[in-house]
Amino acid sequence: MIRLFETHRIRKTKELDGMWDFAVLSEQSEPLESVNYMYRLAVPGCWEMHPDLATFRGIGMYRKRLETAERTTYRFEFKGVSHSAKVCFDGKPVAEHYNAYTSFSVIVQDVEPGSHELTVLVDNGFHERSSLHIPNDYYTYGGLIRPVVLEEIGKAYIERIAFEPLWENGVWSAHVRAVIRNVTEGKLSIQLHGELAGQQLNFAPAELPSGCDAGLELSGTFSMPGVIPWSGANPQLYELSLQLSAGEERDENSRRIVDDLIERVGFRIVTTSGGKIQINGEDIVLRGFNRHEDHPMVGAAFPLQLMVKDLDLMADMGANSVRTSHYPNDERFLDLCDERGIFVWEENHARGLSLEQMRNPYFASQCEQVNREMVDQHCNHPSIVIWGILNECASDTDEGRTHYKTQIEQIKALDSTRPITFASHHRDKELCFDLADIVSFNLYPGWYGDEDPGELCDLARAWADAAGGAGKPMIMSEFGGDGYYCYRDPSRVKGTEERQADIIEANLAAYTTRSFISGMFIWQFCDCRVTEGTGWLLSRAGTKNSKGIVDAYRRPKLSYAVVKKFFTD
Ligand code: ADA
Repeated sequence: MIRLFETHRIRKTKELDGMWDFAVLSEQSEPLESVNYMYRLAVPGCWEMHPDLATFRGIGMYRKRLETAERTTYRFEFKGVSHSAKVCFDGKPVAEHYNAYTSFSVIVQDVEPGSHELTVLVDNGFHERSSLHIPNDYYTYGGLIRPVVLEEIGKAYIERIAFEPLWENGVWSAHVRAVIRNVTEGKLSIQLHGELAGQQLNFAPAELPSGCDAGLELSGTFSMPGVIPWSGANPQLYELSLQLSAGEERDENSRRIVDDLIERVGFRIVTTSGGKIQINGEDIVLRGFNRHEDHPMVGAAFPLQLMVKDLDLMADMGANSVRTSHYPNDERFLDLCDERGIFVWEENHARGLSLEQMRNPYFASQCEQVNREMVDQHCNHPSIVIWGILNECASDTDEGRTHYKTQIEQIKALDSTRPITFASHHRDKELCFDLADIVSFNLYPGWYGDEDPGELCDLARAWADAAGGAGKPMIMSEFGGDGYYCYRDPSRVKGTEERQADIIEANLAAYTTRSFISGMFIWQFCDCRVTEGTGWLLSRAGTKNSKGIVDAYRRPKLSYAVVKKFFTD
């Protein structure tokens, strides 16, 4: 399942889930004919789930055969390949993509009837060309970790829709932008129609330039009196459907419906003022979890059932929000958050990069790409109320600051409707709070230090105020401690479930009683696998970050009841 709602009623789509051939490649340069496809692996899936490949890091090749009855144009959409992909169709390279957590697509024109071969070379290796996927306190799995979709395209297609709710003079309206692409050699006469909340959306006819690269953006603003706003308590969603008609250049009568695209949207605005965060003008306090998409049985390739399970557990504890640390999440998870009124801090992909790591020659362009794809692909989710960037990177240096500035400006230019933040652990050395809309602190009182959480967050407020964050909402974006599941001991020493519960209790008692705190995200929802290595970070017990309130299999630890007590109060 790709999304939780139908995205096309006209365009033909087919999910390419199932079993694919798979080969481990020893050399990237190996001739394709000699590839030995000795495995059959599930797609979506992580190759680590196969017993032979449990710790394999390197290059693998996936293969799928396709049968075509008629001459057609294919569009493939890969929802997530971890972490680098080179796609070939009938042996010919057609697409390349970096970063596991955003999708990419490719058009293959004039596919002849008969049998065809789709191959995807996947690399999850750590090397200089990968600036964001590095050995880290989470695991970079290998494989086609999110769904793959095959679509059949007519003369032209709607590439994407961007919806922006507007609230002016007590009336809602919708600003709708659509990007249209032409797959023919000639210009086309096009018209776009649509429907949203029972209202017709009509766009002026236009001429679409030839060639796939020359897309055309059509936009319109439509008044929407009477719509019900989206909120945490009442997450009202509406279907936004657009249909594209296309015909010969300058011949209106030749226009026929050739494509459609459906999105699901909600009417809400997010603001920050008076040191608080508002949804539709009402102050909110975010109570939630940092969550990695990780489970021992599926790796990062989450089926819907496990996403639902995670959100059910969070709801049971009384959470109203989730931070997608440290990368954009699967759209189905975001769809669930839309449906359940869960507020999301969606984060670009980066964790703990030092200045030296940020100097990787690919860093700036790879971040630019992830940011663009994250915003373009996820901007229609009403649940996303905050964009986050660069968790714990070198924002305490002038050089690091240039990257924070560039990225915040880039995201603002793509979407000015959501506040932006970043999680900092630099305390009074932070240099970028003036750039963000919300100031956020990762502090671990009771775990990495023995400070009192209340005193520490009062200090943090003062650090933020002195560093350009005065008047801005403040979030405690990470706090917690390890608790090894079933390690219980009356001594309450570090690592016991009891000690973890004590740490969570002390932190939540401090944050839930301070009115200047607009959000708190526990580190973390579930235990997760980490890269095996050396040094304190990569040699964690059991190759896991065990700060989950539930363990990797989602079994509650003692701290579960503590969280529930504070979050349901
Ligand atoms: C950091 C980081 C997390 C995790 C955490 C920890 O603040 O942002 O990804 O590594 O610390 O467990 O130490």
